[in-house]
Amino acid sequence: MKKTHSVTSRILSGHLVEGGLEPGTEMAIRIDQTLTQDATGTMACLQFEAMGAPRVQTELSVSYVDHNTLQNGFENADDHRFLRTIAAKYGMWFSPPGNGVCHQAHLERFGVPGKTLLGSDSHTPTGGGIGMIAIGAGGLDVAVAMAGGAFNLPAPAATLVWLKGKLRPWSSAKDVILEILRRKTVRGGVGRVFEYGGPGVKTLSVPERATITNMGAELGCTTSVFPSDERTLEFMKAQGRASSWKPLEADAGACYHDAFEIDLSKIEPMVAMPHSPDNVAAVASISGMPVDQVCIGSCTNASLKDMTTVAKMLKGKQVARGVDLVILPGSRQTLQALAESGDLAAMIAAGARVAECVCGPCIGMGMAPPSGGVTLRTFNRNFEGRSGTADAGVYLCGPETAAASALAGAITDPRGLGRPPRFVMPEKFIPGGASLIPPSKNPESVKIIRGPNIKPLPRRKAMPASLDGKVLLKVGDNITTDHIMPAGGKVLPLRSNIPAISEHVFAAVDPGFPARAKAEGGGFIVGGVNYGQGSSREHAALAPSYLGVKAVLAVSFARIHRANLVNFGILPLIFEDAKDYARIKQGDAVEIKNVAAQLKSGGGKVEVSIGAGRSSAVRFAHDLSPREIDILLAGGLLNYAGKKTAKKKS
Ligand code: MIC
Ligand code: SF4
Repeated sequence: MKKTHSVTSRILSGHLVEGGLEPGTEMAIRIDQTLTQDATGTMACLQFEAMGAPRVQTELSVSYVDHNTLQNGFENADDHRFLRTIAAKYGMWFSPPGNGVCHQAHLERFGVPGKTLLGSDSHTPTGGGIGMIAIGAGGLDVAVAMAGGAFNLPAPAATLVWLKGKLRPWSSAKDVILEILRRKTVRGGVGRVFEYGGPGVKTLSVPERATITNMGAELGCTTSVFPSDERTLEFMKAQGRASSWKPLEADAGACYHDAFEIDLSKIEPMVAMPHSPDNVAAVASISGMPVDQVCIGSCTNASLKDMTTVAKMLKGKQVARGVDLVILPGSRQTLQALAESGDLAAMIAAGARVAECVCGPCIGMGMAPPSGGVTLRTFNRNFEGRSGTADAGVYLCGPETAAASALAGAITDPRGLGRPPRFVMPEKFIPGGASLIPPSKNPESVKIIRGPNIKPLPRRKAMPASLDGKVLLKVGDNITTDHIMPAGGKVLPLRSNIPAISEHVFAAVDPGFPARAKAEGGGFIVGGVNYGQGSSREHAALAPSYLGVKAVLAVSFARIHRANLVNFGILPLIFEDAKDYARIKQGDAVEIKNVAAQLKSGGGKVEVSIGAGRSSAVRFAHDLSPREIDILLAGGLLNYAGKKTAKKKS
């Protein structure tokens, strides 16, 4: 009998290198395309270089510069030049600052249905909008894929999200994903792919689908994916890439692990309130709250449709006095189209600040809101302090709500504004890639240029027979990588300099952490549920590893961060009984004897001695595969890969 496939299982099984699709078991897949961005990409490129491959082995690898673009000093500029030269040498495309936010630019220029994409950024699943299995990972995993290695991950379960109906005027794709976050929470997608299907799919364009798959990252999903259909073809045709299109649909009777339904016609404008993307309510329920700032852009909501809608809403009107409206189109293609249509002029005349096509305020690179202020953003994350202002309240919404609120000076439900503007997808997009640089035709002649901001990669020693030390820090539930390794204008420029960036680990939680970790010769971190949610930044593992963190003992881990901990030699252990979390305090002594034997014993259990005289034994579980155990014992993935290559050579 012929096997029936979902979109997810069709792409995954077509790329399977090792393992199978049984959820939770380790699988390895072949990666067709990679995407890196500058904040994670310098490390990824240094790691790729350390692996010694002569050239990238993927079908396509693109290096984007979109995060670290303030250029307050030489640091960002050094990174950009390094990335440009290393891309030319090793066969990557290079997308310089101003060309666009990686996910939007990739969707427009390079996304291909049915392919796999691995990106060193957690919002890589944006590519699911065009029918790719697009997954976010740490830079080291992406470097391995660039060198031709497979990507290992726990096989995800597939959830069918059945869309029916059609969005009503003023409701948008952002409201759909906010409603899903309201229902499912930031943990609702852990270990799963959300695959969209049903008659509602065809009512959404590719950029709208991409808004939904983008914020699957906030659900904790491994990825999210839409089928590839006539609407996908329409988008690719308009991008001048129809020849790369292929249809991709789930077979009738395809099996899913579970399913739920969204009636698009019932979706109303929604908003996520501080400080979590799942703290969602209807806009109507908080309308009237005064706003200080409105930001429209980011990899979630900066498509031509989003921008045109906003421009048409602003046309002939004035932004409310005292409201700072910042607009960041997602790509040069979009910005150029807005300039040519006159929509840009409407934004400017209304009083908006039109900024570059970069991440900008989404990652705290400028435009921080005022103290205690309210900022309404079309972005995807509103974690405390991420905006650059510790006590600001960040609210997330769709572009229609954002523009209506900027005009009114207070949170406003756009449904009171009469008929919404109409947007017709252009038959042909302006390519807009004037600054995009293809790989060099003469790679031998390219010299890689490193400035003083690019420091060599720190290496970790193999894991000792036993681990001991103190609990350096105990934190609560849902700790984000922004808590562990903050971003923003001060810290981001240090991404290529691990000794310097390590001084900022846990800066907002406990500024004394780096000094204490060093004084104690390293130690342990205790965490609650979903430790390490949010970004893919491996610096949240690499910098603690540099400070000597030996293990993280948590109730549960977010997928990408757990993989990053393993890659950098930090042992992730899970409380067997979550109640034991309460028994441990900061400063407690910890010892894990015979780590290798305990990890390899097969039962998935580890005994840890904790407390005065290390007298009380607490049981932990681990879900590490034999490969991951070997990586940890070697002191991280780079050492492990090096050992394997040495073995092969001898
Ligand atoms: C983010 O949105 O948090 C980032 C900045 O894009 C990160 C990557 C990084 O920290 O460099 C992500 O989402 O992975
Ligand atoms: Fe950039 Fe923000 Fe998207 Fe991250 S979430 S890639 S910082 S726009």
